[in-house]
Amino acid sequence: MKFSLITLTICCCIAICFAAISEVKNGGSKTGDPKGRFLTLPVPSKCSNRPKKFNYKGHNYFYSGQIPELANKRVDWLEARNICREYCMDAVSIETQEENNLVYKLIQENDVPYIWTSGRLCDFSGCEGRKDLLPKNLNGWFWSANREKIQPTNRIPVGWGYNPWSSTGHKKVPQPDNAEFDINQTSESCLSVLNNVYSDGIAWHDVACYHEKPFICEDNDELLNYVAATNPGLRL
Ligand SMILES: [Ca+2]
Repeated sequence: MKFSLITLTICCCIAICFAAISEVKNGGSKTGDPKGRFLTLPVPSKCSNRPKKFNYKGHNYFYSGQIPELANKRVDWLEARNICREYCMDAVSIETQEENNLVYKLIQENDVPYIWTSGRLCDFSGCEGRKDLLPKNLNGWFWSANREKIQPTNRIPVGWGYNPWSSTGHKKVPQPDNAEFDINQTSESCLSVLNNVYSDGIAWHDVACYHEKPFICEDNDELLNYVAATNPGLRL
């Protein structure tokens, strides 16, 4: 009896241990990244000297094309987030029409063809069984920088005067249309703002995450608070 209890305890410990290891290993897949990359930690000196091209509601922003060391960078979605995160920022999250208009203005003024945002479809490990995210193309989108849900894609968001999702795209249907899946079985799981690529003005599109694009970074409160707490006296 005593022996089997000890055996059971050991077995449980091993099982918990393996679960913990696999959770760490799966960290990459929790970002939805097929290459299993992780999110990058902030670099305090970069946070302190981060580019501040404009400010909205206490957050600083910059477009990668405005920064000499990033001016020619075209990167996939996770890499865009990770570059921003080194600066205590993340790829931009666009919760309000006012913020969207600022992003559009920046795209227009700098003649930017497209940018990555932090918008992501919840279609990876951990998203299964979430009835509130269905149907996925309408309710499955969120801002990964702050984990805030994006309002249903098929109607004008509450508080907005227009729907930021394009009414057209590769398949000539409203976005998100997951068009690339029909071509090469790659899901369009990331949110890009495109500048008139489909003669549709500046508008939101679902795009496959591997495409390489410039990006807009926005201050991230979590990362700024973390770096402030662990680096007393650092100017942020
Ligand atoms: Ca699309």
